[in-house]
This record gives sequence, C-alpha cells and structure tokens, in this order.
Amino acid sequence: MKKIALITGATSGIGKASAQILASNGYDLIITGRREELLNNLSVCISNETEAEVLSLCFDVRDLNQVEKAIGSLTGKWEDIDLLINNAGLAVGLGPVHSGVIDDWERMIDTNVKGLLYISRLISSRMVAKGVGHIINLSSIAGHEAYPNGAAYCASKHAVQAITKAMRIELLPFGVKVSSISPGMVDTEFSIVRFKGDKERADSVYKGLTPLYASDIAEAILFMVTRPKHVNIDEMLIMPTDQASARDYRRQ
Ligand code: NDP
Ligand code: 8X3
Repeated sequence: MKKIALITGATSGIGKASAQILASNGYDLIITGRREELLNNLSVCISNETEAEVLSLCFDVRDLNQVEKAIGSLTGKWEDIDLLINNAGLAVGLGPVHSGVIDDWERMIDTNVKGLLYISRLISSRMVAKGVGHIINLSSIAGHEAYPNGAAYCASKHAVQAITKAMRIELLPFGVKVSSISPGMVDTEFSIVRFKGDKERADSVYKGLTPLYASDIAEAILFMVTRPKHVNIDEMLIMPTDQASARDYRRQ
C-alpha cells in the first residue's frame, strides 16, 4: 500500500516542490494551503504527471476550527497519514522591535508556531496510536541564529527547533520519527511575502548570489524520508554556497 504524506503550505515554494518529488517517489498526497485555485492546479498537475492520488484541503493553519474541521474530514485511507511535513510558514516585515508592527508578529507566531502545533497535535496522536510515522518541521537558519530586524521571525523558528526537540523525545517510545530541516535563503515567494508584495525589494535579496531553490530542499526531504526504519535524521542545516550565516553572503 502506498504511503500518505500531508504537506502544509503546498501552494508554493518548498511545500509545492516537496509535493512534486514525493508524488514522483511513491507517495499519495494531502496538500494544504489557503489558495484553493493553486491547490487545484497542483492537484491536476501531479495527477497528470504521476501515479499519485491527491487530496486538497483548503484552510488557514492559524484557525483551530478550520484545522480541526479539515483534518476531521479525512476518511478511509486518508486518515492514515505516514508523513507530515509542517511547512506552512512565513516572515512578514523586517524591522526592529522598538518600531515593530504587532500584526506582523502575530501573523508569524500564529502561523509558524501555533499553526504547526495545531496540526502536529491532530496528526501525531494518530501516529502514536499506529506506532509509526514521521514528522518533518520546516525550521530555518533563523532557528539557529538571531539577526537584527528579524526578532519575531527568528523567535518563531527557534520555537520550531524547541518543538521539534521536545516532540522527538516525546515520540521516542512510539517509534515515530521527528526531524527538522533548516535552510538558508531559498528563492520562493518567501521574500515577496516578507516585503508585502514589493517584488523589486524581494528580488534584491537574491541579487549577485545563487540562493537555494525549493527543489534543493525537496531533495533533502526525500533523502530524510527514504532512510531505513532505524535511521532518523534529527536535523539538517542547508545553506547556499554563497551564504555562511544569516548575515554573511558572497555577492558578485
Ligand atoms: P512560500 O511563501 O513560497 O510558501 C509558503 C507556503 O506556506 C505557501 O504555500 C502558503 O500557502 C503557506 N502558508 C502561509 N501561511 C499560511 C496559513 N496561515 N495557512 C496555511 N498555509 C499558509 O515560502 P517557502 O516555500 O520559502 O516557505 C516554506 C517554509 O520554509 C516556511 O516555513 C519558511 O519559514 C521556511 N523557510 C523558508 C526559507 C526561504 O528563504 N524561502 C528559508 C528557511 C525556511 P497559502 O498562501 O496558499 O496559504
Ligand atoms: C528564511 C531565511 O535568513 O531570511 O528562513 O531568515 S532568513
């Protein structure tokens, strides 16, 4: 029987690339996000190009009612999730705490921390009951380092690291794997979202260097999920060759 992966934030970037690579490697998929049309497009595309069955669930991970309704709607084989990729996340704004935009902080914390916890609560309990499963959390270099003007985003990704570590220990007795993956800069919609649609500013982030691409992270996720049963990749930190820390770049 084919394994089932649930990927949050599959409408774009890393989540979309992960959906595509997992579909090509024997998984059936539950893809989620807020933009229904993009979910439908991806579903059609994957169904045309691979053998995978795809189920779309459109919801906002920040809204506990929506999360409970969406996960509660799963029936039959779709209830039996083998792999959860907690990928939905974002940065909003870039500025110091002393002049910070509180709504930006709330969007980041509600999505990156609370949303991830809501989904994990519902899916990990099923994995515990089965005694098998794998959860991969999208962290960031911002989960390892703090940088000026990124306090709330860095805090949210440090929280993802803490949640991953705690869940790894909690789920140890149940044989459920838990991993985190921490990329440096990846060229996705991430910077457009961070700069609230300012494409020119978003493009300047990647100017003069070669960033990571979503497919680089999807390939690493595929590596994680194809290890033998006795191997858990606890953590992966992946940087572009042109980036050595959250603040050190080589631009040419
Ligand atoms: P994208 O902006 O391309 O994709 C983000 C995805 O998250 C979208 O599919 C979006 O879907 C979804 N999402 C955002 N908010 C919500 C929400 N409230 N409810 C449901 N889904 C939501 O960015 P990336 O692919 O780059 O980001 C994926 C993850 O990787 C994030 O957790 C990010 O923090 C992390 N990351 C990114 C890095 C980068 O440089 N790009 C580096 C390190 C980590 P929709 O809008 O349809 O809801
Ligand atoms: C995204 C990478 O360096 O913008 O998580 O925080 S960074």
